[in-house]
Amino acid sequence: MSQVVRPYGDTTGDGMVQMSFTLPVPHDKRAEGAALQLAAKMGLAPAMLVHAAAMGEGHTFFVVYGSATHLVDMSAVEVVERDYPLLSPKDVNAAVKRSLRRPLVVVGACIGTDAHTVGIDAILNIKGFAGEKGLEYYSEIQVVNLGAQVLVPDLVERAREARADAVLVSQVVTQRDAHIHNTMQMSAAFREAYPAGEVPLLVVGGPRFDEGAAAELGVDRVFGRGTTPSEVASYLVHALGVRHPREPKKRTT
Ligand code: B12
Repeated sequence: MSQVVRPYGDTTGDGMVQMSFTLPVPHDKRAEGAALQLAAKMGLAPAMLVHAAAMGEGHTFFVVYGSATHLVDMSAVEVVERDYPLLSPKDVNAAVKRSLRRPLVVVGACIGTDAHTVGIDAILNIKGFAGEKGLEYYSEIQVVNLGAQVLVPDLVERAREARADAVLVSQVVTQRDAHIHNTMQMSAAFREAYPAGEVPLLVVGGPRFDEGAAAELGVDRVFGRGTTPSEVASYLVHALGVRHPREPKKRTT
């Protein structure tokens, strides 16, 4: 396989891509010219304007289709690969029994003002996601789902009460980087509230996170778009096993 690739539209390597954006100008001929100028500066040449529509007062939405002049070097692509085995629910249950000798406690929530619970429910609720059952289905996982708009101090409190092994936080709204700020606030609060070395495993997820940003966010793992419950369950078992290879996790009061 070639190490250098270009997008595919009508013919191999023609570079065709489609892009949409909004400019803060009223819809007229000059606005359309401005959209094409932006497309050219972004490396689309030639570019065609295929759609333009007024978006309220003084704004125009555009769709542009054109040939990207940029190349992708596959050898320079960096991603976070899954570095743990994908286990069945049966294997996860057996691993929890073996390593913890009690149910693994998971506390989940959407924090801040975020009310998008479908993502965290897809991971936690028994009905699950993409044909897989959620963590509630696992006999050795005890799930406490706190729902939407949970304040960070309340999350810390509930995690302590439940003696959580892992805290799963969802952030879907990314306006003004709310997902980043909320996650950093959450991880800082847990580090402050727990003695060093006893902080529960902190896991954050949502469609627009950079999966490589765990260290920067102060969490143990970041999960992105399309995550399935078994990936999360397998990760929890792997991570808690790594942290506590022989003995059950020490609990805080
Ligand atoms: C449904 C929906 C709503 C519903 C939410 C209902 C509910 N109970 O969740 C309602 C109507 C309430 C809503 C409201 C709003 N919404 Co809305 N909503 C959506 C929509 C259409 C779908 C989201 C969804 O359910 N996806 C399906 C789930 C399964 O996917 P997911 O969340 O990505 O979750 C997966 C992964 O990300 C991951 N994951 C997610 N969380 C976690 C957590 C952990 C721990 C792990 C491991 C994994 C994980 O696993 C999941 C399964 O794979 C999106 C657009 C879209 N198509 O995405 C907009 C969208 C998210 N909403 C948006 C907006 C702006 C709003 C509002 C502000 C609108 C308004 N002006 O009022 C309000 C905000 C309300 C609030 N306070 O949060 C924007 C966000 C833009 C941004 N950049 O932040 C979007 C992107 C729409 C858009 N294009 O503008 N919304």
